[in-house]
Amino acid sequence: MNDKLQKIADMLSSAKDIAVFCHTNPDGDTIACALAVCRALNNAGKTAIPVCDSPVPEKYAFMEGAESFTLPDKRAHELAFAVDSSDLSRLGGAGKCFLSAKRRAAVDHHKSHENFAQFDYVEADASACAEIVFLLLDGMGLIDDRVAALLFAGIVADSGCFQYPSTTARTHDIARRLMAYDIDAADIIYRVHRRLTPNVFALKNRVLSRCKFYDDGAIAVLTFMRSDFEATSTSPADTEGMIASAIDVDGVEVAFAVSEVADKNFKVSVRTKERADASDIAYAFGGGGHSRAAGCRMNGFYEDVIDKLLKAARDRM
Ligand SMILES: [Mn+2]
Repeated sequence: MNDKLQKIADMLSSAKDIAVFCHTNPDGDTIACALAVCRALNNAGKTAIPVCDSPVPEKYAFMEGAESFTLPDKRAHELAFAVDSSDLSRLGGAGKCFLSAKRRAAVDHHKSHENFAQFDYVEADASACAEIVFLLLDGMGLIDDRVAALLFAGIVADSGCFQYPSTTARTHDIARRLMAYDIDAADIIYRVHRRLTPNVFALKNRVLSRCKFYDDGAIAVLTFMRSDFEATSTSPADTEGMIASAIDVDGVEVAFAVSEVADKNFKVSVRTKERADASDIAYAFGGGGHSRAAGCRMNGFYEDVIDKLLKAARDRM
């Protein structure tokens, strides 16, 4: 553990009442990090609670302790610790609670991290925040089988199961060390990346069959209208991962997944191969992300949104 991370370890060691904060609309990485830290600190005899302003998606309910998440309260905690959150707004409604704590720390792996805690530790080249939390808890000697299973889930979630370019030799090395504990790695991978409910399967089937290709197949557009969610009893949160089926097609350089979340309001996911930068496209519409995966929100008529996205993609290829 380096000196900066040791400082975080010291802050955790000297506190007895700790609240661990996830970002709003939590993903597998932030949930796993918060639960791993809480379990490790509980094992060390401390009070540590995971806090999130939104519910844990059903797909992550398998993670040990997922039922223990609490909404932000009015109590000023001794130490507030944010995981996987690039700025205060990412904590959503939990931001106030975070700021009210006597001491505040954060660990994160977003390039865009704004130092919003008193002490921030960022490794932008970590594939998952769970990699950093592993170094922290391993250095503190607090990893047990259950903590290991959580951290493995976090890494598997954010690295796309070791497929994204963010995956490094260290990612694999940490995964190897976690697999030395008594964890069911194959089951964790299945639950994070493959498992589907029949409803989500129906949504995927419906939407993939309508995928539109433009520019000789260089651009693919998946569209999820509210009628699709209604017909399959699903929601925009269930579209996660489906865009991979479009960007993986030979010849496709840019893929969009456009989800109607409200009247004239769309959530857009962008994936690219080598010829275009996804964050560059998303940034043009006020969004952001990484070079191969990014997202933004857009308002307007569906046809206009598609026209703007196609133009943005063409301009950058
Ligand atoms: Mn993350």
